[in-house]
Amino acid sequence: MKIAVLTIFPEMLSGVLSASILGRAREEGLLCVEAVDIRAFSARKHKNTDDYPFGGGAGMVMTAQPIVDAVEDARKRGYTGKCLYMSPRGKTLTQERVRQIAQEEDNLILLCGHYEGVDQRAIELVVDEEISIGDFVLTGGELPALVLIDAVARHLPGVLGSGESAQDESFSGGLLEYPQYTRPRVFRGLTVPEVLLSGNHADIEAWRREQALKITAERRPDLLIGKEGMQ
Ligand code: 4HQ
Repeated sequence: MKIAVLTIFPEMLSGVLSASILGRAREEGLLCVEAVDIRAFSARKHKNTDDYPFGGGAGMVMTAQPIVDAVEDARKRGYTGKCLYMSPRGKTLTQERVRQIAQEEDNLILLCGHYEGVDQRAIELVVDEEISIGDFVLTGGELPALVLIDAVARHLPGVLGSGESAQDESFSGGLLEYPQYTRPRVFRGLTVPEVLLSGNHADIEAWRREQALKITAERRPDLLIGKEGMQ
C-alpha cells in the first residue's frame, strides 16, 4: 500500500514510521509512506499555510489553496484512492473499518490539520471521508494519521508473521487480551499461573479464554453483548 501524508510538520512522522513493524514493512516494500509538506504548495510570500478565521474567534485556520494543490498534485502522481481527513468530527476508527481500508484501498491520501482546523471548502473539494481516532482533542492530525497507518499496515500481506497475525485475533475475536507472562517464574514474590508451566495446551487455551472473558466482562462488558448467549 502507498500512503501520502499531507502535513505542515513532516518531521513528526519519521520516527514512528522507521521503528518496529512499520520500519520493516517499509524496508521490505510492503508499505510506502510519503510525507508531503503542505507548505511547499503555498502560493503566498512566506509560504504561509494559515490565516485568521472569518467571523472572528481564537486561533488560525489552515487555508484551502495549499491543501487543495497538494492533494491535486498527489492525484497526478498516482494517488487515486480515498483522501481521508483526520478529525474529531469524523466517524471513530474501528478495527472493522481498519480491516476494510486495508482490504479495499491500494493507496491513500491522509490530510493532517493543525490549529482550529482546515477551511471547509478544502474539505468539500478534496476530502472523501473524515476519520477520528477518538473523542479527545489533539494538536494536529499527524498522530491520528500514524495510528491509522499502524493499524492498517498490520493487515497488509506479509507485514506480520503467521504467529503475530493469529495474535490479532485477541481483539478481532472481540475479546480483550488474556494476561501474558515471561521469565523469570518468580518476580518480586509474584509467580506465574501454574497452568502456563504445565505443558498441557488444551488446559492453557481454556485458561486463556476464561481470563479473556473475565477481563472483558469486567472492563468492557459492551464488547460481550451479542456474543454466545449474551443478550
Ligand atoms: N485533531 N482524531 C484538531 C484531533 C483528531 C482526533 C486533528 C485535532 C485535527 C485540526 N483527529 N485537528 N481526535 O483531535 O483525529
